[in-house]
Amino acid sequence: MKVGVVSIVGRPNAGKSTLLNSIIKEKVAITSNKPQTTRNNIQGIYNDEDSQIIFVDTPGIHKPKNKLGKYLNRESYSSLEGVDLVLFMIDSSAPFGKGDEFVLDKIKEENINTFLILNKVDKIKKDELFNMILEYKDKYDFKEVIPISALKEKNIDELLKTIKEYLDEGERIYPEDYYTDKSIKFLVSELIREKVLRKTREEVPHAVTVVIENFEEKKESILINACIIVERDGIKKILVGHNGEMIKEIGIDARKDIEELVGKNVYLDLFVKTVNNWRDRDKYLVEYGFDENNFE
Ligand SMILES: Nc1nc2c(ncn2[C@@H]2O[C@H](COP(=O)(O)OP(=O)(O)OP(=O)(O)O)[C@@H](O)[C@H]2O)c(=O)[nH]1
Ligand SMILES: [Mg+2]
Repeated sequence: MKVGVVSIVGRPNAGKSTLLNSIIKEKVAITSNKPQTTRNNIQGIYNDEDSQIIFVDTPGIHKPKNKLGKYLNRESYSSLEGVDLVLFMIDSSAPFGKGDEFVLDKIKEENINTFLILNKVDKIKKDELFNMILEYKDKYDFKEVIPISALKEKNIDELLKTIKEYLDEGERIYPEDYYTDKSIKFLVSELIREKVLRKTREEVPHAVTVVIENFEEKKESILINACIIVERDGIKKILVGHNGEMIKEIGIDARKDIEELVGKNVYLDLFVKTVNNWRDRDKYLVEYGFDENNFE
């Protein structure tokens, strides 16, 4: 049996989380068209009869502009330690930029087998892809160059097959029915955050944090109280919306996804809270799962 850990890295918005979900066939990681959607390394565990592959989805690596950015990069870099293989993902519909260079420089520092994954090929023409492969292949000693569409699930089987060729024989690390290292509570808070990111525009910064304050499991239903923490009253106003319309929509969308996840009826109560200073916000962030020592 082939067993190994494979880290997916790339600049924000490349499609890393979309790939993880399409491999695992469950919604393990949230996705949005806004950069810096993912905040924590998330394991998705792929199982079949002859392999167990632990994929690690990571926050997009970028030139950090603030403390959160630094935290996100550190989280991603840590995913490179001790892995068997790295998937360096780029968005093939965008030109190779400083952002990709920045990630590649980091990969060069490590000495790990790396595949170049050209994602979003559904958005480009065949000859463009061909030129792109020529352009990229000399940038580093990539073990393989694989074009895919994570969204349209194109070439994913080929990718899995090739990955297996690079992994060692071993025993399963997790039980066969495990598909993520994250708790249900974490997944729930992420689904809510996803709806916030998807429903709002750029004016709502990425520093929105969701904390599950109460999670009460009954026989046929689950009662959830969740708090969306923001830094300014202005943001709170946007999230609540006119007559509470926005928060209602976020709640309806999130509830649908959560019900699918838990397979029970869900009663979701959302409220928005402004936290004005860093100390208070950090308290929530730590509770939410950020590592206190890393978030300076
Ligand atoms: N057309 C197309 N869009 C894609 C593809 N893969 C991902 N996307 C879209 O690209 C956007 C970003 O996808 P994510 O999976 O959130 O990207 P990410 O790399 O995880 O981003 P961060 O977590 O911010 O680093 C979303 O709107 C996806 O639907 C693809 O193969 N084709
Ligand atoms: Mg992501």
